[in-house]
Amino acid sequence: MKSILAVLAVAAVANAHFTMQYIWNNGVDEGQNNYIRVPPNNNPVTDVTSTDITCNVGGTSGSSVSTASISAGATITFEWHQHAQRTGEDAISGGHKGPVQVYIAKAPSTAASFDGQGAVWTKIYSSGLIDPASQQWATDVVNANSGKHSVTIPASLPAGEYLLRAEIIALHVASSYPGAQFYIGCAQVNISGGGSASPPKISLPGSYQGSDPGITVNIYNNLQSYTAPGGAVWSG
Ligand SMILES: *[C@@H]1O[C@H](CO)[C@@H](O)[C@H](O)[C@H]1NC(C)=O
Ligand SMILES: [Cu+2]
Repeated sequence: MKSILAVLAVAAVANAHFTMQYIWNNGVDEGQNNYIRVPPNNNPVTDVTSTDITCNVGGTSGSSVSTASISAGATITFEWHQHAQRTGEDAISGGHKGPVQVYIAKAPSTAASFDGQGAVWTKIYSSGLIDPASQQWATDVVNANSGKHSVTIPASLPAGEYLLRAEIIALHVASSYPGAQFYIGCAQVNISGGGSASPPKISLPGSYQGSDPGITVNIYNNLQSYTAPGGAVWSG
């Protein structure tokens, strides 16, 4: 009996997982799963040394994925849901608390053929524990905004094809490693305009460690500050 209850509890948690399903380009909805390397299911990645941490399971190539044309300086919105529906349930399960981050990596040739390996990723957005007093996390804001969060593509980035990687880390079972749940969505974009900046870069996998204080953390002890993994945001 005890084991059946345990199985049911695991099944309920599994249903609460989510995926990135839409991108919006300057407020225009680009359509479900378009320009996105869609993973096989809504399970999270928990092994930070796996190539799944790059662009989710099966995400090291995008040969069947189209590449969206966007402008340097554009506002790109990412939209996440638990299932293939925009209404009727929380976009991401309310129990999933943690940071929201966005990285970008320039493809040596096409975005569709880019595996995202090596020191290629620049962090362009990070939001974590927004209000320690109320324990409000970036995920709470995403949920309140129907699964959406936005980033400005730095205007100084060189033109070309890129992978754009949004990440939500759920920390509800992160007090030991592996435990933190990485939800990752990668979109393929072709940036026009732009400049000649040469931003700092990290590796994914490579730069995250299981021992990082932003990855192995107990969030239920009135946490007063939080440092997300992957270093500082590059502001362009
Ligand atoms: C990206 O934009 C460049 C410059 O406009 C163009 O030559 C190239 O074909 C575009 N790539 C894709 C995949 O649309
Ligand atoms: Cu989940």
